Amino acid sequence: MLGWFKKKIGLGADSKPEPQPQAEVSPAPEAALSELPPPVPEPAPETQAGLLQRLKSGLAKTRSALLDKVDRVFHGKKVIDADLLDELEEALVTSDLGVRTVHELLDEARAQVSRQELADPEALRRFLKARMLDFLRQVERPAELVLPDSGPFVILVLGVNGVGKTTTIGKLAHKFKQAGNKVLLVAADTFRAAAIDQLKVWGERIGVEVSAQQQGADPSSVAFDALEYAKNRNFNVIIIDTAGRLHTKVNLMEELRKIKRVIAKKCPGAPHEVMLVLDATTGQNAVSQARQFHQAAGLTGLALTKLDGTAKGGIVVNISREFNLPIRFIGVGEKMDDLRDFDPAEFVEAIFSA
Ligand SMILES: Nc1nc2c(ncn2[C@@H]2O[C@H](COP(=O)(O)OP(=O)(O)O)[C@@H](O)[C@H]2O)c(=O)[nH]1
Ligand SMILES: [Mg+2]
Repeated sequence: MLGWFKKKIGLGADSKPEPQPQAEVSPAPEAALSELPPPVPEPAPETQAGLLQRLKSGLAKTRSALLDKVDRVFHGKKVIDADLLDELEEALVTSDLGVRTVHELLDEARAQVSRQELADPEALRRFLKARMLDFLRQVERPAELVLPDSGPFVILVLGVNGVGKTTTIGKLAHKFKQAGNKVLLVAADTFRAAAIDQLKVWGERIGVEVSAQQQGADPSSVAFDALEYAKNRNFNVIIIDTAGRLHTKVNLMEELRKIKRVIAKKCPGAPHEVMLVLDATTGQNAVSQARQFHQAAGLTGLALTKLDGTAKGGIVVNISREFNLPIRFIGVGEKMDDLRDFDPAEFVEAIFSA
């Protein structure tokens, strides 16, 4: 399963090369880092059961945090009473689902109990799971991503330091490449040399080109030059990495807005996706980051990382409810293949089934 981008990126659509004009800007010296290696054979597609199993193991901490609590509340209970509902509410509030969501859940549960619609604790448990799925599905999806009629699909990736931007970009580029796309990575996080090198390492690992300049270069110029370089080279996908110094710093937000403007000027309609990467282990902090970046840069989608290392996976529900933004991907590990398309049903199944 290759997810949304397969349908929308127009795999196999032949983009006819236009006559080559004189390049206005020469590519960055490091731009043509690596020749594309011979195509790697496609790995056998993972079975649905295999995918779910891997998702489950990635979400094991969240699952045990949530389910253990819920199980403890339900243990030995034969009937639903006020105590059970109160204990359940308390257990869920500490699970990062968000207070608002938990209150709504429990209000509904209480109403259903009073209408005698929930026969026993097992029915309450099923209700919980079903509502959680509803919540995730209710997120009003913004209009479908519309592919540019011509030219590459440009993704601008934002997020504070250490959330997993570069790693997510590497994984994402790998997915795109596996799906047959020609991908260019752009090192517009010029703040630290190590950040540029890290992207180059990912580029080499997965066999895609990286457009980079020296440390301290203006990120907007890096983006501009990369788009110029990409012109007439038939890239389908361009993913731009950015710096993530504290989101509370006004200058970072200014810088991001400028990068966006420059991209739009160079490539009308781009960036087609402004994706914020959030670290799930930070819990509620992720929610406030999303709010600030959304205000500053107009996000179109979210990626949630490190769901494998945290019991705070409930934050996915919280964020879905808080923002009118789709969660496109979740990261459940550090390896190349540890990025999954976010699928509410799969997610709830992974959390709620033993
Ligand atoms: N366990 C786990 N670690 C991750 C995931 N995504 C990123 N990381 C790790 O988080 C750290 C920071 O990632 P990096 O991509 O450098 O973050 P950036 O500063 O936002 O670019 C690295 O050690 C990554 O390996 C994930 O989904 N799961
Ligand atoms: Mg980085």
